Amino acid sequence: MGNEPRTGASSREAASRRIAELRREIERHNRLYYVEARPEIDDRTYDALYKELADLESAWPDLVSPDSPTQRVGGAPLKGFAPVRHAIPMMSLANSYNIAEVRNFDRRVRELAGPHPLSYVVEPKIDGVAVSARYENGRFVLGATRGDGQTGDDITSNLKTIRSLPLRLDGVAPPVVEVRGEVYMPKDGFRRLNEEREEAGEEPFANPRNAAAGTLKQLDPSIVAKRPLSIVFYGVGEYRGIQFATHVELIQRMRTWGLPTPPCYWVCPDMTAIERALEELRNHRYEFPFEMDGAVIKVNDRSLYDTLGATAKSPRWAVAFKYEPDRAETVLRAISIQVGRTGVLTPVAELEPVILAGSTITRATLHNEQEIHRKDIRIGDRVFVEKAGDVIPAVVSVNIAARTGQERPFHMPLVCPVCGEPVGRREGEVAVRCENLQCPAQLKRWLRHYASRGAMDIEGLGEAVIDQLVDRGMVTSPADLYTLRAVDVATLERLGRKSAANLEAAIAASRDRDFWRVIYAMGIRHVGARSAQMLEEHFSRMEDLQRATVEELTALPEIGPVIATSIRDWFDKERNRAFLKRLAETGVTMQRRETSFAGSQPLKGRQFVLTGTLATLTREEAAERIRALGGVVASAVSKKTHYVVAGVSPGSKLERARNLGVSVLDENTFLQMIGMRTHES
Ligand code: 3BD
Repeated sequence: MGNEPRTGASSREAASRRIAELRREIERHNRLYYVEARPEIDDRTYDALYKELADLESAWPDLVSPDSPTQRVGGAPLKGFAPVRHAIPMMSLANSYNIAEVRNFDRRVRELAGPHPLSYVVEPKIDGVAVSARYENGRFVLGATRGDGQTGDDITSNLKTIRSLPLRLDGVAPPVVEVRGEVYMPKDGFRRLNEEREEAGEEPFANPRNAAAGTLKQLDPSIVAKRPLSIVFYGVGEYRGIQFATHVELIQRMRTWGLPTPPCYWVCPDMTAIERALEELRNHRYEFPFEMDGAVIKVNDRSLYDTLGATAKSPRWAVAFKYEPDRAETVLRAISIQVGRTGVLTPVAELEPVILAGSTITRATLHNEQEIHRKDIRIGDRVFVEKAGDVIPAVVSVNIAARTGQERPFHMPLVCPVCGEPVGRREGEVAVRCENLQCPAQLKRWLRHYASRGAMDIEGLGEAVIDQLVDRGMVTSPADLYTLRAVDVATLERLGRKSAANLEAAIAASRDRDFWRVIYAMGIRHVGARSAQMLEEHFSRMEDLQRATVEELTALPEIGPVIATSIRDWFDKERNRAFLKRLAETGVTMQRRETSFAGSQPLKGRQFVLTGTLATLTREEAAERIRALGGVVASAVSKKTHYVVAGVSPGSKLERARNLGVSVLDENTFLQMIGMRTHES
């Protein structure tokens, strides 16, 4: 279709018809997949439809419209969000924490409503971020945060990336309708995102709500598009040309438009029914894909809303009911220290087993030392543990009355329990950290990151292998990987000769990875793949990056003071510089590839000196190979020499290389470097 002439009116019309059809079809499948969770087609078929649409739109650019599914991730990063004044303010919601408060709410409602018969709707309360979405003639035109309720931020581009948000309403749409709802991050997506962040050395989000809020604050919609956000609508702001008699009718109507609505609700004529609904909802509390922190009870009959009115902040026709977290009492047997993947020492409560929220728990978080002292938690205490939402159980308080006097206060260790190095505290942080990158706990994490697909992509270097390499002291930094030999690797458990050889080859192959991957793999806090690419663009060599000041770094697009300082701090550590020096010596890329041609010239700018006899190649063959790969062969060792290749019975050149600190390559390593290594060893 893309090959058709672009001038003929009829083909344009045909394209226009097909485009409209494809958009409807794609949005229908989006809805089936993201809203109703019952897809009708597989991913490939979906991709084919999408591609057909994208091709047609690029052939007919004037037919592109902002509500096309291809435009979900459109537009450049913003400088800031424009303010949006809500036509109808977004109100707050009064909270209640026990059933007596709900009874008071019911009594007040009935007093104000008079003899009018009443029903309520009970729906789950989603722990997300309140937003408003405006549709005009069925098209999504404006998205806004709640802000202070009067004025929010224009987050249209960010909301468009959310696949469960329809860009066009189905069926008969009114001229204007503004729907209100909650953007949330599903629990499984949240877990995945945090794992990725930790791998990238970024701070994980504390909970799904913070993750959703943090994501919506992103100025670059392409970042938002990569985050697993979803949305549910439960209310309206401005609307024209339509009426809803009840809240249920509103929800049903939103559903027919293809908008995602609460997964369940109960219509309740009285308090008894409300109590039953609250109980039932509580029983299913952990089964929702989102974090649910309670229920919202709303008067169903919308004609009463005016009569009931509002207080200064919230309507009198609705109330939130917050579930208290599940709680249990048990004995704190001990406090152990966990060294996290970022080096943070976390005290962990070792508990006498107890059932909490349906499962037996033996451990709970104590957050940090300050919290332990603030709550006066002592080892041996009877403590209360709580589990709120989907989070890890936490020790919240002590049963002081049960104290015997035998309880012992807790003190944070002064050294890391894993590596024994003194621990420290960063400015402005409560967390105690082990800063030793060679600490086994952190080293394992670093190696996993180093080998990960997004970084150096070393196949076969998985968690089990890394654990053994570190525990046996075979690897103390990623630089050690390059001197590992298959014979040694083959001694690891569950690793045969063949996989050991494959691993050695995979490690050797990682020497030629792009420069940005090396930067990313270095594991500098806050430096993700994207920042690494930015850094490669501006610094062609590691030496240049190493010398960059915070000011120079901050001047780069997308590098803020946090990333810049983190980079500077990393290079300022002697340990890191020593690591880099070793990494360079093993032949790992330390500069940008200058041209695409340079891809076949990995030794460009490297001076070699050959000494001794090689088993595989004559000296001439070796020299030829070096030159073919862009390297230079010199006859004498000088300060300009990068590598001395030492064969059998090397001469005085080897000694001179050692004196000058020039890297010496054995035959194996050299053969790997020139891509000729065989795996017989
Ligand atoms: C939910 C107001 C009313 C339309 C006002 C009755 C306060 C956050 O699942 N209904 C829900 C949920 C939130 C709601 C209303 N129904 N307001 C509702 C809500 N099912 N979370 N909220 N909000 C939304 C808020 N947000 C930030 C700061 C202050 N208040």
